[in-house]
Order: sequence, then C-alpha cells, then structure tokens
Amino acid sequence: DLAPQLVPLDYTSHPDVKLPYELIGSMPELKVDPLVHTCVPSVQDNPFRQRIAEVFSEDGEGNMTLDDFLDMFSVLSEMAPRDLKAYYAFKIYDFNNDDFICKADLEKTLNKLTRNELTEDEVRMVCEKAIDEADLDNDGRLSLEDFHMGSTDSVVSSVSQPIKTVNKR
Ligand SMILES: [Ca+2]
Ligand SMILES: [Ca+2]
Repeated sequence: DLAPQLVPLDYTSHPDVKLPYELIGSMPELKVDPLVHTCVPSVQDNPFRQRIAEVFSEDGEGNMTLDDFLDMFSVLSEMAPRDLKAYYAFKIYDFNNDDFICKADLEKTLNKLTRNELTEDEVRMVCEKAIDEADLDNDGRLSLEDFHMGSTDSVVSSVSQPIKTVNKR
C-alpha cells in the first residue's frame, strides 16, 4: 500500500516550526534521483515548486512545518523507495486533489513544464497520448494504480518531452 505513513521518518522531538513558503522557494538546488528529477526537472528553477510545497504541507497551501519539510527531503532523496516517489509525483500532478489525474490535470502539468509554449491543440494531443498509454482500465483518467503499474515512466516521459512528442508526428 502506498501511503504517506510510508515516510520512514519521525521528527516528533522537533518543535512545530512553520517555514514560510518564501524560504523554501529560495532553497538551493536539491540533489534528487533521476526519477524525481524527471518528474521534477529542476528544483532550483522549477515550475512545480509551489505545487510541491502544497503537496507536502499539512495545510495544503505551501506553508510547511519542519516535519513537512523533512518529509519532502526524504521523499526527494536518492534513498527514497520508487513507490513513494511515484505516490508523490501522482499527488503533484493531481492539481485538483480528486485522486485521479485527468486531462485537465495533465494539461496543467504540461503547460507548467513547457511554460505555455505549446498551442492548445498540441497540449491536448500530448495529454491524450499520455492518458491513452497509461490508462489500464480505460476510464479516460489515471488512477494511482494506472500511474503506478509500470506506466510511470511512460507518463513522465510523455509529459516531460512534449516538444519531441509533438514534432514526431
Ligand atoms: Ca485530479
Ligand atoms: Ca484509468
């Protein structure tokens, strides 16, 4: 089972310190492993930075406690299990928090990754392709299971290489 409690860290001895988002936003680049690096191309100049902070913060608004912050580091670290990373990558892409990655979530992901350089048609095409490839139960959206069942890499490469995919037509 994939669950946040998999995060194998317990920092309860620390006081509940709130870290403002601005501080997190000014962090130097984190050392991350290749999978996360693909999902989250560069933490330093990362269009997902705000979203990552939201996902890991308890209040869902990017205001992280020290615990949240340490959880984030442990998930982004090279030592974290792949399942755990896939779980958080899913959460990061699931912008509307409904536990599915639908076309709208993917479009948002793609627009962030490409900094709005693709046309609407191109974005739609890439999203349809990504969902097609990974949607195992054919309901038109990706559940955590779809995302996780060996499809993570194809989803990730589809959304992270939109230009190539589009130009391959
Ligand atoms: Ca969603
Ligand atoms: Ca599905």
